[in-house]
Amino acid sequence: FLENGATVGVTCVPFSGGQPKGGVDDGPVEMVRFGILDQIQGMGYDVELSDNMDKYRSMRPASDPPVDNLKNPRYVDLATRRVAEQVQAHCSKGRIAVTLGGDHSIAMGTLVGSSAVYGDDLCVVWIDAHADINTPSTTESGNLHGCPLSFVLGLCEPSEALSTAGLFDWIKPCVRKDRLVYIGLRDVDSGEKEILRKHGIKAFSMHDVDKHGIGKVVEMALDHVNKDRLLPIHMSFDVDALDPTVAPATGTPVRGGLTFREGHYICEAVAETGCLVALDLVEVNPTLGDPESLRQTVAVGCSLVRCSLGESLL
Ligand code: B3U
Ligand code: MN
Ligand code: MN
Repeated sequence: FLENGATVGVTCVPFSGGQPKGGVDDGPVEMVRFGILDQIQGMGYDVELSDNMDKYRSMRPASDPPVDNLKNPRYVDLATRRVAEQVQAHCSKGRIAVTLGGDHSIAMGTLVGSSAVYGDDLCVVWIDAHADINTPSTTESGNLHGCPLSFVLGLCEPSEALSTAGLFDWIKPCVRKDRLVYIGLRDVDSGEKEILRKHGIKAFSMHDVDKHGIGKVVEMALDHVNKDRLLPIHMSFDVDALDPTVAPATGTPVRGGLTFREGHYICEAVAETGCLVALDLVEVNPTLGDPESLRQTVAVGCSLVRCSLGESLL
């Protein structure tokens, strides 16, 4: 899929409705200011930018009380639906869809969008400190950035309240459980552990990274979802997978994360497969921490995107 003359379809999603902290909506703004679009172009890609990213900010409904304990449900529904359309449009034209968040709830949209084009073949590589697989009934926080995978995998029990409100009914199960794999987990809720176990979902925690090394872990992860390296890959990269010393400006930092090189290695190895069709880079929050933390986190976010698109060290 990665070849010269390919086009990257970038969608900026200044959205923070999936969690309580403001500022993560400025993530894409800062990455663009840091030059990510020029950098992608400089690698030889054509860049197509989804239009009107300010629309996301103006989508917030005047009233948006919780449904089933889920916070900002209408806002998340509206925004992620738009993300899905934009990502689907890029993928259907054969572009690599790069989505810059925003909080991780936007992956409901990116995965609906990419899977609409690639169907059952789609492999999902989820890089995160968290499993983001809570259902509306297991989530304790009610933050939808902790839930996107349960929606796209079809793990949510039908909810009277959600369907009455007409929310998220457009999300059909669209990702196969055996085509999802995690790397970097270290803060998983007990309800989520049960879901992972019950459905046999493959996950490599930081313990596995310590035990086997990142090279082996990435190989095992790709072997699990994409043995012959022929299927399309959607990588969803939450910067909080990285250690907080590497990516401090993020909403829910967790100690003991991936090093700078481990994070980059994952992106390089995925690029090497030539199978990347979609990439999310989420949870960069430029308002958390001092200016140096901000610069460092935005810079690492941009460099992960470039590596995923095939930037080589030599
Ligand atoms: N699992 C917790 C915490 C969390 C998930 N994602 C982030 N934090 N960033 C939850 O709220 O669902
Ligand atoms: Mn996440
Ligand atoms: Mn996370």
